[in-house]
Amino acid sequence: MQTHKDEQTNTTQANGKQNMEGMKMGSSVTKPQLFAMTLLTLFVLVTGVVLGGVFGDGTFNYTMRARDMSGLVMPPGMIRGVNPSVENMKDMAAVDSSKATYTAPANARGDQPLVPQVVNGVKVFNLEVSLIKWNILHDVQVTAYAFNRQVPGPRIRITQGDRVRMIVKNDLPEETSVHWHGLTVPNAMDGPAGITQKPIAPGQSFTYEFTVTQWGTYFYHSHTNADRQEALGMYGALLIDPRNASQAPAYDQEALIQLGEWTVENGYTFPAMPMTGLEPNYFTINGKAYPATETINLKVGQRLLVRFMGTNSVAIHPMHIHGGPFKIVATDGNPVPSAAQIEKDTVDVGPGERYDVIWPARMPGKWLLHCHINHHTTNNNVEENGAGGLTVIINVTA
Ligand SMILES: [Cu+2]
Repeated sequence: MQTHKDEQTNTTQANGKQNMEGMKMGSSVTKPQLFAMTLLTLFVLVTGVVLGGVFGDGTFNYTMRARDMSGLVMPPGMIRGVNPSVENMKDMAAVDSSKATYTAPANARGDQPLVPQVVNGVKVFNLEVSLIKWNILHDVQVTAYAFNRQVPGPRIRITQGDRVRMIVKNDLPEETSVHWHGLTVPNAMDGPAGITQKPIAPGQSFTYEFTVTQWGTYFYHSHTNADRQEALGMYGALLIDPRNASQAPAYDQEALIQLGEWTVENGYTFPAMPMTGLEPNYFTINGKAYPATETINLKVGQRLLVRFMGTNSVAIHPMHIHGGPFKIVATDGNPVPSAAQIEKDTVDVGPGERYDVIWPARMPGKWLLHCHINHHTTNNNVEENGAGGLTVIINVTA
């Protein structure tokens, strides 16, 4: 002990001497002491994190694997370092498929025309939102939030100047509301829950009514927890023809390309989000991933009007068509003057955006329409029949 004490004293003295000689150092800690303190600090930190993860309440849970959190199933690999609230977790949790009230046939198609009833000159559309099981591929089923039991929701086609009434019935196990994306409507008809209206409670209905002044490619979607509800399929096309038909671009056939992203893990459907654990692994056009997407059939010389629609919520998709360029004739529903109609073969379609393009069928063959983020043309990283996800074949015959 004496020796040890002497050593300490000596060291301290030596240290003091050093400090006297070099005041700029400003420290009386020896390297061995610093090393010991660093080791101790690291030990305490690592022990805290490990014990917290094993015995804690999730505060330090870095290994969450689709496990129950207050009855919610959370995405695998998700890192939440801060005490998450149940509200925070709910938004990201897997859809409870036991609450689905309908299973669509595996080959069912979304975007089916919705025929209105005309009441005193008003076009009345009935939309019903519910939880359904929906096949995005023959062997991949998701649990979706769907309008009228289809993904995307039914196609609403109206004419500029129409008075419309949209009756939305909520059969979801949670609140919702609907927004008419891009339309100029009275504020109270705009849809953001908690801002312009009370959310529509489960079992309740809300009626939206307005006169349509614009024309072009629009869509409708959820505006209550939209990051969850729209990502899970709550969107549909709203196509408005001009009052004066000659204003519309000339075309022989039209194709809607409504983009979707899905996160399917361990048999659970999670809302696709740009965050750890929720990045999508399946991608759909009109509710289906290639090879389940619908082939477009054309003859040489015909013009195809493609309406690209950013109904998705995660990525900007560079949409590309093989077999020559297309002309952009409208953006976000607004016609592009002919002098400004640039030709491109790839157009970035961001969430919320629409691009109407005219693609002429120049030569016979199978021409691809696909996203050029190549991962988006796979199904859970795998190609099937030469592609996957955001791919459609345009089959041109002589
Ligand atoms: Cu993409």
